Amino acid sequence: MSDIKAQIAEKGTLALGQITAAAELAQLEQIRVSVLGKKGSLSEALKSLGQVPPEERPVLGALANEWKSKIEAALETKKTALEVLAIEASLEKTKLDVTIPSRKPHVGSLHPITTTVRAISKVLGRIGFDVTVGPEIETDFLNFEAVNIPKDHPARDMQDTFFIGPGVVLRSQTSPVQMREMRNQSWPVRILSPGAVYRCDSDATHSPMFHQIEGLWVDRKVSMSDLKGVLDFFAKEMFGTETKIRLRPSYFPFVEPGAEVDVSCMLCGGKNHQCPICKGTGWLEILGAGMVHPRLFELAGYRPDEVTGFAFGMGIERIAMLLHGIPDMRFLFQGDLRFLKQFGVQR
Ligand code: 2U9
Repeated sequence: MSDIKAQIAEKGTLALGQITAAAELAQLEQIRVSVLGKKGSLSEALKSLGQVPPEERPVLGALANEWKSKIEAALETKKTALEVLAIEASLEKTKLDVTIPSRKPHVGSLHPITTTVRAISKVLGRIGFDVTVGPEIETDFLNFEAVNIPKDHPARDMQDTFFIGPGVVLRSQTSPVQMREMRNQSWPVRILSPGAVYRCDSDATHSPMFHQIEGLWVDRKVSMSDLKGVLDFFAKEMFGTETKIRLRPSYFPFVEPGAEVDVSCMLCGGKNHQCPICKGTGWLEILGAGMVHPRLFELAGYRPDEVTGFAFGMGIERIAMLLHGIPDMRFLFQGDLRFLKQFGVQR
């Protein structure tokens, strides 16, 4: 009996020594299998209990179990210690500096078309214009008929307009928004309608989708001099207090009389014969305008003998290009971050 006792104690002591000496987790597993596994040294010693007299077996069995528990506890303690060491070693290797400032997240910015629409709306908002929007898919009637563009007008040509169904078009201007507004509410009206418009045209200076903003002021006794006052205020606020405007007679079906409106060149003020933006003329065409055609009032349900009004329209791309010195309209639609990032973070 004392023989087996000694054997168990010897194997147990040996295992504890090995556990203390182990330097890696894999070694611990090897020790566990070689001592406690099916064919392990302690298990073998227990098997030999069959050869001792039955009255001695309980004492030896208890002794073996005691060693088994001791070894299991030692394995667990050592395993935890080795795991802590491994974590410490990896932290030492990576040298994480938690005080380093984090990487800055990418922050987007507003597109120059958006900031230009907002800038125009803000200036004209100060003299009472409200922003109204409407659908980009529009009826042929509101896009053309209701703004005095007759059936045989060239603007209705397949080359110019995107027809998307019988009597349905992608709006080619934002005038139908103003027309909807007039048909829905009584005068006075003082609105701006910014938005995307579509024309079947694509080259270096034309995009099939571009943006317009139109203004409409309808009330009793609104005159051409009111129009000039509003446009003069707008030009000075947008391009600088030195800016002048001039009107040249022109034709648009929805206004009579109509005019094309130029602003004095904000780059050279007319002083540079080789100015790259005004080409030495001193003037830049920025918008069209005029007194609302009486026919439109009839179609809106207003009485032309009761009210008058003026309207104007401009291309947003043109204004954005002038404000930022953008040389090519296509930059505005290519989504190139190198271009877009120049406009900073504006919200
Ligand atoms: C209603 C009545 C009249 C809006 C107007 C223009 C003149 C004009 C062009 C500028 C450059 C379009 O983007 S562009 O090609 N627009 O010249 N627009 S008057 O007149 C209206 C609008 C709505 C009810």
